[in-house]
Amino acid sequence: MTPWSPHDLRYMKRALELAARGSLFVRPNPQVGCVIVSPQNEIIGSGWHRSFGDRHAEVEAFESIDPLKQHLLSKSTWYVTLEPCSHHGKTPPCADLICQIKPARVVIAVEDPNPSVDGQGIHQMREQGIQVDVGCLSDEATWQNRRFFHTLKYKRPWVVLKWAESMDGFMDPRKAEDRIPKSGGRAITGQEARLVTHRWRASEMGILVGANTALIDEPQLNVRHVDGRNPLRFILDPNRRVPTNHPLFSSSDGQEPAIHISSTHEIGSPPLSSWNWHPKEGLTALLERLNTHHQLDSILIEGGAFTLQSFLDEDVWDEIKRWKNPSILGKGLASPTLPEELTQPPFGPNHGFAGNDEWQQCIHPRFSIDHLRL
Ligand code: AOF
Ligand code: ZN
Repeated sequence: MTPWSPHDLRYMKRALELAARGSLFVRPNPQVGCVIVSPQNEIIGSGWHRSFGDRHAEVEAFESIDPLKQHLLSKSTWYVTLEPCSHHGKTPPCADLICQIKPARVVIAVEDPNPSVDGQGIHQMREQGIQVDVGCLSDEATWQNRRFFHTLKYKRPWVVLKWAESMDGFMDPRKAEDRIPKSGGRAITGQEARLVTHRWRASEMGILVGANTALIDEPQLNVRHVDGRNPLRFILDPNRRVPTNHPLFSSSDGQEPAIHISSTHEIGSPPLSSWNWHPKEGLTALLERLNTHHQLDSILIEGGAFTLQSFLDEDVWDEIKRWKNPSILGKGLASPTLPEELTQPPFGPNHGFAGNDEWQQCIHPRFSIDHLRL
C-alpha cells in the first residue's frame, strides 16, 4: 500500500471538505472535491462539484488557478476525492483535461464505480505517463458518497429512518385514536431542530410518509427553512386511503406533486405520479422501484410510527436519525422500537444538539465500508 505522506493526507482532507459543500445540491451525482498543489506545497487551485449538471470539481479547480501560476501546473499534484471521469456526460471528461495538462501526479481517494468510468479515468492518465496513486482517505471518501456507492452496488436507495420522540418515547402526545385527519402534526422538537431536519431532507433525493401521516399531519415535506433542493415526495398508501385532492398531490413552490404508491395503480413508464406496490412484495421491491422509476439514490422515511416500524421489521434500512426532546409525555403514540444492535457511523459525530433537542445518528450493524464498494 502507498504510504500516504502528511501532505497527501492534508490536501485530501481539504478536498473532502470542499466536496461536502455540494452535499445539498449534487444528488444523484456524488460529492467531489479537488485541490491542486504546487511543488512548493501551495494550493494553487481548488473546487468542488456544486450542483447536479454543473462543472465537475477538477474543472472548477483548474479554472480557479491564477494565470500567473499556470506555469506550475506541469509539476503540480492533483488531489481528487473520486476518480476523474472518462465519459462524456453533461460535461466533457475530466481525465481528458488532466491528460492535456499532464501534471506530475494525481492522488485519488477512491475509484468511480459508475460503469461509464470504472477505472478508465485512471488507466487513461497512467497511459499518458502521469503518476496516479489511488486510495488516499478512501474510507472517508466512500462514506461521504455512501448514497452513490450504495445505489450503484445494491440497486436500491440508501434508506434513512427519521423520527422525533419525547424522553419517554412518544412521537405524539395524542393516542392513535385521537389523531384525526387534518388535525395537523404536534411538533416534538423546537425550531432549531427543524432547521437541521430540513438540511437532512435536502441531503436525500426522496422523502416518504405513510398514509396516516399524510392524512393526519398534512406535512409539506419540503426544505422551506434552508437553502437546498426539495426531495421528491412519496406517499406510501397501499390501501388507497389518501384522496386525490390531498395538498401533497399539488405542486407548490416549484416542488413536484407527491407520488402516490398504492396496490391498485397500474404500472406505467416513468416519470410516474403514481405506481403500484403491494406490501406482500416486500419493501426491498418498493425501494428497487424507487431507483428504477425515479433514479433515487437515497430516501428519508419521515413517518409515521407504522411505516417506520415496517422498515425496521423488514430490516430494510441503512441509517437512523432520531430526535430526543427532554419532555416527558406519559402517554401518546409510541415511537418505533430501535433495534438492539446498532453501530455508530464510522466518521463524524453520532449525536449533537440543536436548541433543546438532541439528535442521534446510527447505522445498520451489517454496514461496513467494504460493503459499499463494488
Ligand atoms: C468527476 N468529477 O466532480 C464529478 C464526477 O452527468 P455528469 O456529466 O455530471 O456526470 C456525472 C457522473 O460523473 C457521476 O455519476 C460520477 O460518475 C462522475 N462524477 N466525476 O470527475 C466530479 N461529480
Ligand atoms: Zn468529471
